[in-house]
Amino acid sequence: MCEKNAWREEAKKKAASSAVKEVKKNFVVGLGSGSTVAYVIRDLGRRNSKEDLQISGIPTSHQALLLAVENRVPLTTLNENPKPDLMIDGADQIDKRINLIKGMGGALTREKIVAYASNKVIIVADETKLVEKLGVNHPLPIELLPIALPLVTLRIREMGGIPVLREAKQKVGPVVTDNNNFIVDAHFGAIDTPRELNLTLKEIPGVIETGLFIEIADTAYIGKPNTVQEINRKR
Ligand code: A5P
Repeated sequence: MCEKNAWREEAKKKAASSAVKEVKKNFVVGLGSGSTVAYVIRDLGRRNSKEDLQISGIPTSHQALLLAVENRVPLTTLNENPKPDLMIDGADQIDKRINLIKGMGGALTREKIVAYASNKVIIVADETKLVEKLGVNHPLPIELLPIALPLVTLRIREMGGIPVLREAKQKVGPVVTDNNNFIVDAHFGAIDTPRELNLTLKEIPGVIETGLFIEIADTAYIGKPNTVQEINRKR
């Protein structure tokens, strides 16, 4: 790993371990996706075997599922546990009120479902994810049914955004999500009214979900070079 980014990995690890400390015996934990949550899942596996916590996890992606299996975190589903005790997830942008842009890992829909269902949602990230305003220099991921691509891209342009179909890296053509859908990364610039934008996008037929997570997260642990900052949402 290059020296320049070493502090970020440490920061992610520390944020992850702060979140994992909130897990108690018999907890059902929603497992988000991304490189910061990977540290969470490893920590959970360690604690589960050391302290006989008897937790179980609900994965939000194939990545989370495989990591959970590898780290011996027992799995469950929303069918068996419709109200998880806790969800721990990463984010791509985080504002002061812990509103989020998520979905750069393509798992936004399952992440939003499990987060909504959970009693408490904790976000883990390094401080590069903190922003004054969502959307600045960052696209908004939108998951959609493939058949709706022409309609959704047209509508985003009419709304003043620039839609970019997410392309796969080691396969020709678009990224196909764990739900067999496409992702459009929509560049809107600064998002002044995230709740309204989320609702407007969700009115387009074929849009499955957007990466705007508004008033969903309760707490964020933000890893910094020497400390972890805790942010709690004001209600
Ligand atoms: C997954 O779809 C995203 O919502 C992730 O939570 C996000 O990309 C965070 O990933 P990192 O922890 O790797 O930055």
